Amino acid sequence: MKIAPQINNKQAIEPSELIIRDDGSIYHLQLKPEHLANKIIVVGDPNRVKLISDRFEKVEHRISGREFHTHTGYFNGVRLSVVSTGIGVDNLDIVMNELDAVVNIDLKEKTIKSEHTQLEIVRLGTSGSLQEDIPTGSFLVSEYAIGFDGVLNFYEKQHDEDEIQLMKAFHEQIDYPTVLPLPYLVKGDKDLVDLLAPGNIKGITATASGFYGPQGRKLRLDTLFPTQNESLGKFNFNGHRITNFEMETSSLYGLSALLGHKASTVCAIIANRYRKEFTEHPSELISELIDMVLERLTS
Ligand code: R1P
Ligand code: URA
Repeated sequence: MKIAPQINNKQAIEPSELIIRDDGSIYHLQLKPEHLANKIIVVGDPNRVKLISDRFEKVEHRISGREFHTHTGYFNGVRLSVVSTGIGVDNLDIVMNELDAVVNIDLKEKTIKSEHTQLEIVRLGTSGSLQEDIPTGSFLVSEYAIGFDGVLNFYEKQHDEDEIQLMKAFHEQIDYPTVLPLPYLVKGDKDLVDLLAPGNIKGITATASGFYGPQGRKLRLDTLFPTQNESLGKFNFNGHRITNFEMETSSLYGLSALLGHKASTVCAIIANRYRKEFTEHPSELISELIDMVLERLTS
């Protein structure tokens, strides 16, 4: 995915559009440039931030506002930030725009900096498998994400050829209800995907806008598209399969690409939706995933 060309970058952004707190920090994340490392791990659960920073040699900053908690410190001598996004792809619109603003906009002058800083972002999450052969306990790296959320549809963008081909195959193979937001497909950063992939599974991750109906879960309510998970699970284009459900990656990938950052997601598979199973050891699994990600990001 590519960004549409930008024209003017010297005009100050209006106070209602880029909101800065009295202490000079950005509105929701409450961060100033000195609080943030260029390598960032994003997680859904705010409690996971401490689980990760407890492994750091040193923690420099601990900042929180709402569900957005940030700890910045050092692991293996490398400066890292861990940021929680809370649950949901709509929050990634806030997180990505504000992380980018912290490094690429002068928060005092409110002008776009002439030199671009690129962030490296790894999402470390949990997820449900859609495939019989991807069991709970696996780690899955999202080579692509398909967004059923609609967030990225609000932005100007140009898709790459592989994204266009995969989306075309999706519409040929799946009769997706037109009343739902238009799905979009985006790829992760190749370098980060290649860093995380060895020994793990790669796939197309489905990003849903909710945990229950949007992921085909039925408690007391019927869903509009009851065959959704079966259809997604059967999709195959040149060996690319839709492997798992989670709730953040599509917008993380799309906005990172548009803003000139690198992003990749790796999730612990805690549920297998095909086999109707849930892992017995979610905490151990997440702990193992944290160790793997920290080592690979800093070696
Ligand atoms: C749902 O339980 C949450 O878990 C997954 C989903 O994406 C959603 O945020 O990720 P995290 O474990 O990172 O929160
Ligand atoms: N997170 C999700 O979004 N879905 C699952 O099934 C498990 C974790």
